[in-house]
Amino acid sequence: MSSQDRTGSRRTVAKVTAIAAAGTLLLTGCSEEVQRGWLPNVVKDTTNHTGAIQELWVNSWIASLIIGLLTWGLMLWCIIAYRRRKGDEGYPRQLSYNLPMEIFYTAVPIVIILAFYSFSNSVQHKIDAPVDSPLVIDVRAKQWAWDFNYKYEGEEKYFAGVQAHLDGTEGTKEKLPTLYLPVNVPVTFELNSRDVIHSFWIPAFLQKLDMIPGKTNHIYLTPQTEGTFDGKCAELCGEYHSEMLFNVKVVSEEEFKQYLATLPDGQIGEEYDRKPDVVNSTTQGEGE
Ligand SMILES: [Cu+2]
Repeated sequence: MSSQDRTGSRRTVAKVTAIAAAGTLLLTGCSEEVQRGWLPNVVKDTTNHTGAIQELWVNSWIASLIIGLLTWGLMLWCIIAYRRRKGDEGYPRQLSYNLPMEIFYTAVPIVIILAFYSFSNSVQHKIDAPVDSPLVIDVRAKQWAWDFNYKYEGEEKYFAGVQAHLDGTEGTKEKLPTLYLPVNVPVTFELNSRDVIHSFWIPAFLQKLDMIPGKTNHIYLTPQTEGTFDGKCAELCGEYHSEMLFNVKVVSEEEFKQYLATLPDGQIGEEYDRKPDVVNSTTQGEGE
């Protein structure tokens, strides 16, 4: 085989590989899962924030991929174009510095980071902006369940969570504490802990926030899609952390009111928090 033939067949192989790669990218690009950046089972409008978070996430991946392709391309090009050839002897020409190049590779990443920062920052500000909500839920995390105190239309109701299973057997979803939310009603979550640090996480809502003893954190959002979602503690908080789960039911406002009517009146607030000395002498730090 002449060297020309060999170059020709190599080019064909390269072309086929490139077409196959582009085809694969296009095909996988069509799937819904890829379009939402593999985010957990999310509809774009699960809450009033999920759309913006998903867009930020997916666009950041696209930008990162473009930057990655450029960088890998340049590296590959250098490796191939400046490879050692037959007859080369000794070291190639050594350069100690190249000022324009150094300014370029310092300035460009700074611009990239500032761009990422400004997009993230604007979404973060939008999400964290306090909202005067008609529904306020004081969520109290405790080893290893959840209490929900509802304040809605002048009424105060509570749900006291009991851990469904503490004997090592697998629990059932039906027995978990359930947080009810009315669709399209803005809600303020007041996140509190009764003992150690926990974290309030509803994966489908794409939001998560720590719950720290003695400090109240806030999440403001409006659920926009009815359905049942998973909730969990996202901070290792002791022996049964993995069982600290809850259900989230986003229902119509009517159904929500009916549910509230079944709950006892009042609130179970900080009077049921564990005292710091008890926390220190028994379980704090255990498993953390
Ligand atoms: Cu926890």
